[in-house]
Amino acid sequence: MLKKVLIANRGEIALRILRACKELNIKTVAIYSAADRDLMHVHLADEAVCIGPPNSANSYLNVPTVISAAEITGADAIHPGYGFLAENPDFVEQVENSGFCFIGPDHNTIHTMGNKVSAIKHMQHLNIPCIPGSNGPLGNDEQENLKIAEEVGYPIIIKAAAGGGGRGMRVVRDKSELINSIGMTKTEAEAAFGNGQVYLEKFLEKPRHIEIQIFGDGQGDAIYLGERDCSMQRKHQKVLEEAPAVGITPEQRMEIGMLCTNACKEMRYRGAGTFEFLYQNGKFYFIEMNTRIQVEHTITEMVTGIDLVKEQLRIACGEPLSIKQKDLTIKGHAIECRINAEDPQTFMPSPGKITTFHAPGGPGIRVDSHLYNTYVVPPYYDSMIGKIISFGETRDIAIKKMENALEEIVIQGIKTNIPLQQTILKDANFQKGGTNIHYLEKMLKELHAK
Ligand code: MV4
Repeated sequence: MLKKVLIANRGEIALRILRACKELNIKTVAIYSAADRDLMHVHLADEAVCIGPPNSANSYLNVPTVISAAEITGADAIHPGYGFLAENPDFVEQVENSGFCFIGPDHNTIHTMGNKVSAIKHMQHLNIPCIPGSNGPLGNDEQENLKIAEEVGYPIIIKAAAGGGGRGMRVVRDKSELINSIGMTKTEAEAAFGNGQVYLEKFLEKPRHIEIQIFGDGQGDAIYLGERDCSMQRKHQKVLEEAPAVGITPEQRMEIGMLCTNACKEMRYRGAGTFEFLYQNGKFYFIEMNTRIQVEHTITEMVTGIDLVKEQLRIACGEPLSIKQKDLTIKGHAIECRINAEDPQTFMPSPGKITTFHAPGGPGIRVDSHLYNTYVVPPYYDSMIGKIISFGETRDIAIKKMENALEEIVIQGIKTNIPLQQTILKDANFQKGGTNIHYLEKMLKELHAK
């Protein structure tokens, strides 16, 4: 087993990783910026190293500094959490070359999945259903590009190969706009990512975002842990997630789950991973693979009973998967509400001092947050300050428990998106289930008009 893990992250996920390490008797090293001295996990870690100023470019994103901190403290592994350096293949390669265990896949896998064109190419090869499209980067031949788009059929979407998570995309509804749109997307992609490669796909108008959690042991064994519906989002930021996804049958779950599992076995995938799909008219279409633990891993933990972060730590040091597919069942329903320090109307960040904090509780309520009374939310980072997770035998019960929890919770001193979450929970279409990726923005527009 690992002896000492450096936690290369902050906030709730750093605390989540610390808790998992402590359960496994692994020593912990916290690294923190000058703005984060008072983070909960910094106080609880065995050792803590300040790695630089508040701005993340010079602290949490500074590769040599993070690796130096691991060297100085004698850590044997680095857990990247999500965001920051978690999916940076150059960082991971340097971690490997410095002799540390990276808690995640190897840098080649991360590199392959980071380029969406190469990720899709891999997935097609591995029998994962993809969206009809250019099957590769677009060249400079205008007639050829017009022909590809014509064959795929309008509307189409142009995407940057180096993009992902909603950055660098453009929808084209008429052939008269195609050449111009390709040019603009290329220019933007070159400026934003230093890589102008773009590809095109059929544009799906009203899909849901459903993702499959997988785990691989890096030796050719893999399992799937069911799906999550992450369609409730605004500007590519997930707001509320749930597991399982409404309307997905056990047969569908097994079919797409097995496809993902077999792909992971084939590529000898190591660690936690997520296959992101668009789901429309009963069919799954692969869009991206995430090679990290995700924010919403919690709901999968609730419906499977498996601690995914402990599983990451065990697999990283070469242990086999602790669960077999046949022993894994999906039970009950879980919902996660992300709590953000932001104005619920304008979505402007709302950093500042927490003057009162009271956590909700009771059976089936979990709080993953680093918040405490008097904690100051700094203005430098993502505004997510925690997650409330509800778990019940049925979806209706999970919704009811979440509504109770959001009435119980007290966060004073800053604004939060709790009123927004309450609006979603009492929305009739949300309660029915199965809303698509555009639903929340449409709902907000209609609320605004009233
Ligand atoms: C799409 C799509 C419709 N058709 N691809 C946005 C983020 C990136 N991961 C992929 N995205 C989309 N790709 C085709 N062919 C619609 C989106 C999309 C989206 C996807 C998932 C979650 C939220 C979204 C919001 C807007 C657009």
